[in-house]
Amino acid sequence: MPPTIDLRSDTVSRPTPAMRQVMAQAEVGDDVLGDDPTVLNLQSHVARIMGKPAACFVPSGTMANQVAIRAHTEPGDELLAHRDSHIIHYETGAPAALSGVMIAPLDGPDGQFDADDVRAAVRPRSSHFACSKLLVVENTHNRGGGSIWPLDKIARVTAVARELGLHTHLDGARIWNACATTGIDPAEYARHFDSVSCCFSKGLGAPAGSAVCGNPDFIARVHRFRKMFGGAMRQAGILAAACRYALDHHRARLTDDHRNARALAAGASSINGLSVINPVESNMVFIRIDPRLGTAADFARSLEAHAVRSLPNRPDVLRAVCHIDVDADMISRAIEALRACATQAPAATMPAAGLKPVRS
Ligand code: TLP
Repeated sequence: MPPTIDLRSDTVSRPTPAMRQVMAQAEVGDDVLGDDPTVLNLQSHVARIMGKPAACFVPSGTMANQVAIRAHTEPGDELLAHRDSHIIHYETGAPAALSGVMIAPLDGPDGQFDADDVRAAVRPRSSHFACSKLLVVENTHNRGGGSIWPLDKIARVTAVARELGLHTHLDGARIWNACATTGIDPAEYARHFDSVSCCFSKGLGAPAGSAVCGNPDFIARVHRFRKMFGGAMRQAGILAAACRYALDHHRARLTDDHRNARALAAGASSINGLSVINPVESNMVFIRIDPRLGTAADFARSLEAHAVRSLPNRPDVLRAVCHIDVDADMISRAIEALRACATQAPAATMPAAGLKPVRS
């Protein structure tokens, strides 16, 4: 059987031989004591890219968001985020557990909301209420279909947040993908926020590592909470070297992943019983499985038998993510596997009518 095509996430990508080479040669020191030169270099480099004065290197995107939330808030505060955001769905309740904050979920298509939603959700200052303290925006938005926030919408929601006294944080785990599609500079997105997190371990292909960027006082607090949450690493330069390499060499190629995602979406949409529910603005494809073909989990199991891996994202939706270890040929094979699985299932003869792509 040909090698498995792993579309579960862009997190599954493995460091390239060239990346491993720079990791092996990285100059290192004790980063908890502040003397790993490769980490220091990465931090100042990514801060510069984001147009912020300072940055802190952390092991994961989850930790990046959580130290930022903790540094912006106090227990009893409330943060505002889209109902479908990563911090609500996939960070194990950490805002409640680690920062003692409540979350006010906002609604809107594609993981996005608008300024009026922010205004309506911010609580009046009163001794009765939690203190609305922080607005979190996710770009690209994972459960929103890898959607990209328009810059003017970001400007509107963050302006209202600022006017009402809130801090603002950008979960930019995949900000690189947004930039690759729009051509907008990362700093142009980041300048609307007090802090921004970004990941090197997703589309950029590093084995681990994320960063939080912001002003020096905020980053000093981030350093404190990174230590408190157990994320301060010693000779972390080995990882930081991979992250720097990823930043320098793997940003431009993200458009390949986006092209592959569009090809996968086009292929999936042509198959009876499958429909693509997102507009495919970056590297993610969300495929709705007609219930007559079984659940998304059933379908994912059939795909595995064809050496294609995907992740059920909702009971009837599969997520497929393109990344550096997936090329155009593998996408063609993945489409054939989708076709074979849809054909094997009992509903293969149903008419295409009613199975048109829809936006979620
Ligand atoms: N997302 C993962 C899973 O947790 C769902 C994935 O496979 O997409 N912010 C966003 C928007 C993310 O998508 C993720 C990872 C993170 C933060 C957290 O990053 P890690 O996995 O490094 O903690």
